[in-house]
Amino acid sequence: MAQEESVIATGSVEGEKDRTVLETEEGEIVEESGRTPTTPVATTPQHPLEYSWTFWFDNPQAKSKQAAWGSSIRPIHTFATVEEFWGVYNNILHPSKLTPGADFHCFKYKIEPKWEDPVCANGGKWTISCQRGKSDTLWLYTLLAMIGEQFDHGDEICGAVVNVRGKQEKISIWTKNASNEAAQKSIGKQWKEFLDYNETIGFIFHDDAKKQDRFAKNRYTV
Ligand code: MGP
Repeated sequence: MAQEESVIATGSVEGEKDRTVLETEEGEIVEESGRTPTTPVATTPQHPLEYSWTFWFDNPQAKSKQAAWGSSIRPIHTFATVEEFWGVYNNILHPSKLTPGADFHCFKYKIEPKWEDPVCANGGKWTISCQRGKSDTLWLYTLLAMIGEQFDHGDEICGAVVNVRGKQEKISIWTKNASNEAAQKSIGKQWKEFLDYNETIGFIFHDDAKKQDRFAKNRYTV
């Protein structure tokens, strides 16, 4: 049987190990194996993020078999500190290494990367695109700007997704209140600055995408 497409590059995720140690109650230090260690484990101070975030993955093989859109999107890992972020990021495949058809998301904890999620329902998305294999740095800078609270309207952001396709890769930032034009435009402009991206980008309301699918038009451009 063909092995399912995965986003995990290696067998272990460092952030997971840190979390295991830190979440042990009453000061007891227990190794991953559950044994009490013979030498003390140094717990490095962690740098908490403003929000917790979840990486989600939708792989092309599962997608092609699904009955309804979205039923194969899976949460991969939730992180709440800078260290946990790098622990995950350094152990996952980056967009250029993913199979065409894959979608990889990073959304605020408890927000699902779907139009149907109540927080996303009245929102929309800004999208940039680039050639196949060229989005790794843009994706990383998008993640760092988002989780590092670089946007003036960061509370408006639900998350970001990278869609890996045959000829191109697209990155979108999803927001909550599409009708708040000033906030959306501020996010779009700042995003372009952070990425040093000079092309015009467009903002589509999810509501338009639901009704008009691929024919939905940009409501804002920056
Ligand atoms: P896509 O994968 O976001 O766009 O949406 P892309 O990359 O242009 O298209 P692809 O065919 O190359 O994957 C593709 C289609 O999936 C949309 O036209 C919708 O029919 C469906 N779809 C996408 N999203 C994000 C949603 C969603 O959140 N909810 C539902 N119900 N359908 C969605």
